[in-house]
Amino acid sequence: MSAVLTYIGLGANLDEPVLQLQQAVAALKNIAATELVAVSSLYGSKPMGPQDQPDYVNAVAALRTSLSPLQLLDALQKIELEQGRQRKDERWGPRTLDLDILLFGEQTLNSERLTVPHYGMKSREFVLYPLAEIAADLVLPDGDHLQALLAKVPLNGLTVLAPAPQ
Ligand code: PH2
Ligand code: MG
Ligand code: MG
Repeated sequence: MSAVLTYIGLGANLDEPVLQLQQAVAALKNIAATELVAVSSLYGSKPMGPQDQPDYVNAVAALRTSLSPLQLLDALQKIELEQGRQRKDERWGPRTLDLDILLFGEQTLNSERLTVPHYGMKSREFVLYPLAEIAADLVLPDGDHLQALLAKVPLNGLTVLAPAPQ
């Protein structure tokens, strides 16, 4: 048994982002050798980076997987592409869905395709608060406690928009 608990950050800000995330959660359930363990509520968040774009919807999911990190990345990128293709004809936006591997067990990985833990996760309210909803006692591979990180990162307008997708 080499299944690993991994946390995925979900984000969308184009073309019905709540639906994008609900659909993404359904797709996560279908990844081979992988079980969906938990999903946070869906949060509305102010855009990080350029401000001339719509607010985001963000969430975090926990998966237990027997895939390797790169196999999981392949599966997530396939879901991103599939949802992008479905919606592309209707909208101009290039990014209707973002699925980021935040944590992969205790592993630390640095390759061209994948850096884990996710480089920005410790400072992003739209990652930390949803993560805390499903893993309140989490300790990161570097020893940082999630609760200590939360105390340093303000909500910045983060709100609960919708319950966790079923
Ligand atoms: N993702 C980005 C850029 N900015 N802002 C929020 N609030 N949430 C995101 O997921 C996000 C962002 C590119 O991946
Ligand atoms: Mg991202
Ligand atoms: Mg990404």
